[in-house]
Amino acid sequence: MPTPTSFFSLSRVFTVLIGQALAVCVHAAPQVINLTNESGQPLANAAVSVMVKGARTTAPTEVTANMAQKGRAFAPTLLVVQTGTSVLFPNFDTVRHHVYSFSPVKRFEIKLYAGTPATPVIFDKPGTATLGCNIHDKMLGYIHVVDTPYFGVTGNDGQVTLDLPAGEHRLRVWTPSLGEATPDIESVIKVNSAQAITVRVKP
Ligand SMILES: [Cu+2]
Repeated sequence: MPTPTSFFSLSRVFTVLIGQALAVCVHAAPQVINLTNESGQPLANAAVSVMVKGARTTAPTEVTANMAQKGRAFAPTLLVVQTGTSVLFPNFDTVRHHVYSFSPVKRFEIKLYAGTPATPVIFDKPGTATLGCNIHDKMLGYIHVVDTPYFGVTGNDGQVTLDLPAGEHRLRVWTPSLGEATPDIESVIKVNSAQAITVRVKP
């Protein structure tokens, strides 16, 4: 016989599962997107996000991501997360780091530490946080926060593949070269997954 408490948590689990099942039912299919700069060269290491009408704008509370420190550098240098994501900052180096951000999107500081700090940092506003380390001036990283579950980062070939529902959506692009205060560059794409989409990004 379930107690009222366990019944409540069980129904909560089911609500979450049903929510996830519905989210998957949007008939998303892998869509290849190629980004180029104005002169047609591949735009590498760019944050790509796609705004799909009706999609959940904030991440479920259990969603986490990692921004590691390896070889006295942030790994990855550009991390894209959905609004509401908890980010951990594991340190894989033998030296200690002191990670901080002064960006309006998220100001925080994790004082001189080794290993993985137990408390994640929650990124609850869209925009870009620039990361640094008090000990190693050359360490530079970015966390780009987007209001959509559809996002990725382009590879060296300027390509990213996202699972997208068919239809007309707004594509947003941001690269570290734009600087954190610059909003994403927006264009409209028509997704039908059978054909790759090429977008020329004009800053
Ligand atoms: Cu450091």
